[in-house]
Amino acid sequence: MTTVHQACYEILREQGLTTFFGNPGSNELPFLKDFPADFRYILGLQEAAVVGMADGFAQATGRPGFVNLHSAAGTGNAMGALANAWNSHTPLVVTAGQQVRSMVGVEALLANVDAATLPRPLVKWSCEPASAQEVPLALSRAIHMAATPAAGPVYVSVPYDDWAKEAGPGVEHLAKRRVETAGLPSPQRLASLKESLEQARNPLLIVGPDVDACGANGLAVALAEKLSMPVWMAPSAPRCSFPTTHPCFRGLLPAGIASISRLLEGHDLVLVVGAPVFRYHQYEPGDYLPAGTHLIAITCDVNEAARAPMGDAIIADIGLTLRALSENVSQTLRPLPAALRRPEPAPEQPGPLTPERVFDILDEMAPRDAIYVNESTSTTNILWERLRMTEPGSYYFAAAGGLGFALPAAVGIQLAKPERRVIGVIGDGSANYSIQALWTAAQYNIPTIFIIMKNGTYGALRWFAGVLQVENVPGLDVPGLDFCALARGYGVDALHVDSSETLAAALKQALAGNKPVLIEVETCTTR
Ligand code: TZD
Ligand code: CA
Repeated sequence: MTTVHQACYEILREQGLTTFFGNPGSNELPFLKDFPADFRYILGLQEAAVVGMADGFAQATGRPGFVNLHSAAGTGNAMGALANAWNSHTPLVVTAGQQVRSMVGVEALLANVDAATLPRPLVKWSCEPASAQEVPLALSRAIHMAATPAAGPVYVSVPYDDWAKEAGPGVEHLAKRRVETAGLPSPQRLASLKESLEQARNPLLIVGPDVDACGANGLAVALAEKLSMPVWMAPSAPRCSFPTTHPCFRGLLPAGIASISRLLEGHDLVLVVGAPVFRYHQYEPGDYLPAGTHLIAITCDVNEAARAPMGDAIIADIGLTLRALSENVSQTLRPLPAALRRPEPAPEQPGPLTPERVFDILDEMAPRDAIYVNESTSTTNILWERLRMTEPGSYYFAAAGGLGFALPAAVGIQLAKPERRVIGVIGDGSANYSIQALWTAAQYNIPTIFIIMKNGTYGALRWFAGVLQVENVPGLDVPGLDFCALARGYGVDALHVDSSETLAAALKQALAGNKPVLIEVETCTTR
């Protein structure tokens, strides 16, 4: 007889989900029993860290990640991380153990009451199968739901007495199924898009995270060069989809309605690819678009397309559409935009390091293909100005703005990309939300470098308090934290630095080694 357990492991194996990120409980033990040798289990000590690591891993591999959580409590701890995964279109198959079927109704300890509702609305699909026989189908469906565009997290709750039951007839069809999408706009629509782009007097390109997610950065470059378009990164960028050293690159768009509109002035056509229109943040009322500007968005996400407050949208495969456009659009006679001037090297100052100085040193010393995972909120603009990022997959940031992403994601991304060095740049506030991922980095020898920007405060909130003109707000400082002690407590080597020389020396040492290192840097607040 084939058990539900055997059938599900066969599905996971054939579909390539052999790395589990989890934190187990009694409900999950029957699922994890006789763990096969061709699978690996990455233990995280708290569910925010578990999902953060899986999110980074799945984004960096471009394949569905697999998560196993403990019932309602484990799922609850993971919800903030699910908000980020939902917004970044991360394909994640999240499973949770349920009490035995016959004890859910009496609400025995660790029953997940109304399990399928719990993770909504932060999942694409959620279910607790109606019978043990339906568990393999639910898992198979979850994998394909998570992976197809727009990708996203899904959730399956499984009562723990299901695993030993006999799988239903026909279960053998599931493991090898392939589900594909084919999403090029029609030839007519492509032709009209090509014509609009060619006839525009001053077109502009805005690229978003899904360009990087499908590795189409080079196609965006080709299209920008054909039309000599200035290129902006969509606001609140969770990834870097265009080489920041390219002459067409203009930088990271601000996240206010009026500021964006001002920057788009004079452009008759704005093409947005792979981003919501737009992920605004601070409220800055104004017109969404300047007069005379037409906007067309190409997105893989029907929600993004439908909810945009302006412009037209085409729901299509980003990579295929960019390829078709970049190959078919004719070369313009307009010259390429002049490259932005690189900022002047930040001057040396007494006292704590300026963030500018930290990024200059990082940019000089890190390998050119380093991967940056940023959660140093008040220094994000400085990072974008000073770090040269040229390779696809070089930058990650929490897509919903939920803190606790970067530290574990940096561990998951490093696990996915052993050939590149991952550097987390993390604020002394942000580092606390899922710091337990340090333990995973140490135990599995995942050589992420964690740079903690220690300015003693929630810098971004101080800036925001200024924007909102609110004074005397409590709870904005975080003194008295010792990240070197925390890191060592979790088994990670740590170095404290307070000058350019000590930072450079620490980075040199960390980069030369092949193990995780945390560098705590004394920094001053920006502006
Ligand atoms: N909690 C969670 C889960 N997500 C959030 N975004 C916040 C709280 C609010 N928040 C921000 O949006 S930025 C920020 C907080 C607390 C300050 C982060 O401080 P930091 O970085 O030390 O990491 P800076 O550079 O000092 O701002
Ligand atoms: Ca801080």
